[in-house]
Amino acid sequence: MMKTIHHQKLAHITTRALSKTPSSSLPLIVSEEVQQALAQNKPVVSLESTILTHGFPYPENLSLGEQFEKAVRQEGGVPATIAFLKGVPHVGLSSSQLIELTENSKTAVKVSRRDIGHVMAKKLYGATTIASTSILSCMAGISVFGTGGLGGVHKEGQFTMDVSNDLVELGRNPITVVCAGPKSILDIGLTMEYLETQGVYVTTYNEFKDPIDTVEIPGFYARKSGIKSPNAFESFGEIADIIRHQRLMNLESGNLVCIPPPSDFAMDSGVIGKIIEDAYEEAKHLGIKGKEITPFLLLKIGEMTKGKSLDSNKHFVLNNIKCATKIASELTNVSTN
Ligand code: PSU
Ligand code: MN
Repeated sequence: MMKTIHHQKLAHITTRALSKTPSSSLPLIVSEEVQQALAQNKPVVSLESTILTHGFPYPENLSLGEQFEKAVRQEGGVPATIAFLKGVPHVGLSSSQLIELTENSKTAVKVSRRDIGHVMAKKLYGATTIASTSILSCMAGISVFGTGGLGGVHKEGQFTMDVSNDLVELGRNPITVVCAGPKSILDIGLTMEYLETQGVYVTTYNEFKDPIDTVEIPGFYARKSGIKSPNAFESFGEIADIIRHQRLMNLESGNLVCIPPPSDFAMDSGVIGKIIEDAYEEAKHLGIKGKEITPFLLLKIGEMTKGKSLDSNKHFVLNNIKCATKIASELTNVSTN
């Protein structure tokens, strides 16, 4: 009896719109394709744009944005790249809009929550971080988002108070971010503590069914970070099931799903660890802080590894996006558990 009621509720919840305010009443352009996919309960996966504008030069970032979208399609999903074009928030870009954004990378503002009104009022190009991609995804009714690495508590964050808006938005928006863990330029332990404070569920893909207590949060470039993952999962259906139960409880908070980078592309944690320390010292020396520090460190590490870190970054983002699409697909099925 209980089970029947439970299933009816799940079916209802699976198809209900997620946003508190319907996106139709917001000044948000949701592409025709994304709107249709959502209406037909097809898997939709959000993609951020800061990784394009602030991570790679044009035209490499254009090709990368195209590859990210293709990865979603290959898994049977519909991609929704998110960005501000001349101040207008877009969810789902056409190919010419992706060109327009990446061509304007140099002037595009890195947009987290605090920058949204500003970029709209000034009609600027804006690239969305994990924070603002999560906000706009939920406004449009998208629940799954695939990307590279999460922002978090920076090294010495207990003194600098540099805690990414990404963590706060994960606590406030019913979004599932699928990535290779917090970026390894961060203090992963403090980041985990802060996610716990925000009520964010964190889990790591245990593809090879290792003993659960040995599963670690991935180290972004490396498969392990030395920090234990609070949870582990072996199938993407498990994540969809957890999301359905969060919806049943109207939790309205998000999840961090960590995918260890595939061994072929992962880097040695000792080698990359030393490089990160050197890059961090240089940032300190140059007085770089605030929103500039994350792109600075990633590009510096790219230089110091002669492009190897950027190359491995590309590969594991593609892998994460594919996993995100698998979760989104599972979510479109009414639960059979
Ligand atoms: N990838 C890059 N450069 C970046 C980011 C990703 O190559 O700057 C972004 C992501 O969008 C992430 C953000 O959400 O960095 C976090 O920035 P901050 O630490 O300033 O909150
Ligand atoms: Mn910051």
